[in-house]
Amino acid sequence: MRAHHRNSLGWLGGLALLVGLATGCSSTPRIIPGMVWVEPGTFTMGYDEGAPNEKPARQVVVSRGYYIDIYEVTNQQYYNFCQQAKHPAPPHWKDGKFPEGQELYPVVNVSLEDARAYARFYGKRLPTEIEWEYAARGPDGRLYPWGNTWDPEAAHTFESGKQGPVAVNTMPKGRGPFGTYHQAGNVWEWTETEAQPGLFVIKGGSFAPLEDRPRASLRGLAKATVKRDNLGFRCVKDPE
Ligand SMILES: [Ca+2]
Repeated sequence: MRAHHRNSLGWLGGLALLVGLATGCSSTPRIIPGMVWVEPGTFTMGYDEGAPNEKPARQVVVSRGYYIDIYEVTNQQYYNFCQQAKHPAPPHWKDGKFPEGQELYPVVNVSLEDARAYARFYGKRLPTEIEWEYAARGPDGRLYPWGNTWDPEAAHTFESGKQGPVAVNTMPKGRGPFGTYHQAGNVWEWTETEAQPGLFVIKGGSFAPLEDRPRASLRGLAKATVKRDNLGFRCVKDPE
């Protein structure tokens, strides 16, 4: 069975190579640690039964693939960036260091400009809303990263009963179609999409109470300068 599996992959790999040669482009993305490849496609964006700003549901073409972070950016990663780039730490950290034991928690209290600076430093950028939502929904346009049915064990929201974020690599049940974690819940995530002058779209919902269920079409708005204890980010990267 195992050998058969390997053979299938080998055959598929050969086919991918042939297609790549035939179309004159590389079909096998390279491996980037901590990121997954999101292949181009068409998907349903928005939701007709959602809030007014999620309507209408429509078909959107993603013509170019990109890499996206598997996890929200962590405190440890952001700390390393602050050290190397001499960037100010989030205001709630004490003496420039995140609370003990929270290495793997998502960084919060970062403005859009902080998030951009982090992304730039590593040759990445922030996703547009389309890129973020496509990575969460995939070509079948599911409502949540794992499917169409709400599952409180797949996303960290206030229903989990914990007032604060959890480690970014937890709750594998909630993985998205391309392998991302916590696109639903845990902390909201910045995007580069400016929905109204000075107001940027944030995605995915969080652990905070009184929020709607974190379907992938859900949209929050935030000023670029705002910092919140339930707002972080993840990055994307263009192929070379
Ligand atoms: Ca999130």
